[in-house]
Order: sequence, then structure tokens, then C-alpha cells
Amino acid sequence: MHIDIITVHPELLAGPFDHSIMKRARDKGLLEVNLIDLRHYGQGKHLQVDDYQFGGGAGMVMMVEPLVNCIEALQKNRRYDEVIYLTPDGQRLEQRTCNRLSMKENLLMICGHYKGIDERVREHFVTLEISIGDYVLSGGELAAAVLVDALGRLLPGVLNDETSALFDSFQDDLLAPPVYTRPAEYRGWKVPDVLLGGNFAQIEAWRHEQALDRTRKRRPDLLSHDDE
Ligand code: 6GU
Repeated sequence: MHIDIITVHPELLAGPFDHSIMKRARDKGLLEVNLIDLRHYGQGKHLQVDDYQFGGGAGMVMMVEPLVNCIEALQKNRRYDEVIYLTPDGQRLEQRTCNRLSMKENLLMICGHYKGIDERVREHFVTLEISIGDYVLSGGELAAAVLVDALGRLLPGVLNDETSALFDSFQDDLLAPPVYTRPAEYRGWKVPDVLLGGNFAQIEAWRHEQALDRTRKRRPDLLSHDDE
């Protein structure tokens, strides 16, 4: 998968993909992440990328022209499966969207700042608008990092069997069951006997029951999901 990210703060995205599983994905050639500094497409002496909004009101808006010039320059080299705008008024990101997007070859992500981007870019270029939750971030960069991570770990060959994405919370609309490692007893706090017994069928049944119980208590909304 190839991901291009348009940003006015590339330095915010310098770290997140250089460690752990995202680093492994890139080292294996399964994931390419390319940061494009929108400032290179800025206008005038100050390479301006934002301006006051028409109609008045506080906050700057990212200008249509630098963004369109940047997007069209990128589109000369690549056909994007989706042009994604990260914005708090987008559709809330869910695992099923991550699963779907992880099967794409080429993605373009646009990080908004200030009051957001000129609506005409959304109308004419953006194909998908994503929010990572109901709260406001100062810009789309951290949201883009979240999305890249969520997609990168789903690419075939990135995770090994032990970390397989199949067992994640949400993958089957259930939260993950509790997990334990050595020692079997610490300060008198014991690991559930069933996990030490070696009866795999029993362990699986226990885990499923725990996952259901945890989901009922913490996220009953997930159990009433009947879409798809
Ligand atoms: Cl994608 N962007 C911003 N600025 N804030 C957010 C968000 C995105 N998702 C949740 N809050």
C-alpha cells in the first residue's frame, strides 16, 4: 500500500511510522508513507496556504489553489483509490472501514488545519471524509497517523500469527478478553485456573464468555450492531 499525506506540518508525522509494527511494514516494503509539505505549493512571497474566510468569522481556511495544485501534481503520478480528508465532521472511523481501506493500493490523505479546507476541494477532489472520534484536534495529522497505523497493521504479512489482527477487539464486534502472562501468582493475585489447564476448548469458551461479558458491560452498543 502506498499512502501520500498532504500536510502543513510534516514534522508532526516524522515519528509515528518509524517504530514498532509500522516500521516493520515499511522495512518489508508492504507500506510506503510519503509526506508532502503543502507549503511547497503556497502562494506569493510567504508561500501562503491559508486565508480569511468569506463572510467573516474567526479562523483561517486552507486555500483552494495550493491544495488543488498539490493534489493534481500528485495525481499525475498515481491513481488514488480514495482521497481522504481527515476532519471532525467526517464519518466516524470504524474497524470495518479500516478493513475495507486496507485492501486499497493507493491512498491520498489531506490533513486539515485551522477552520478546515475550502469546501470546493471537498466537493471536487475528496472521496471520503473521516473523523477519529467526537472531539476536536488542532489538526488532521494525528488523525492521519491513527488511520495509517490502523490500516498498516492489517496489510498481509505485517503481523505474525501471534499478533494476528483476527483476534482484535472489534474485529467480530466484541471487545478482547483479559490476558495474563507469568507469573501465575503475584502478591496473591491469581491467573484464572482455566488458562493454566491446557484444555484449549475450555480456554476458548472462557475467552468468548469473557469477551461477551466485557462487551455487555462496557460497550453494549456493539452488540446491537446489525448492519452488514
Ligand atoms: Cl480527523 N481532525 C480534527 N482536526 N479533529 C478531529 C478529527 C480529525 N477526528 C476527531 N477530531
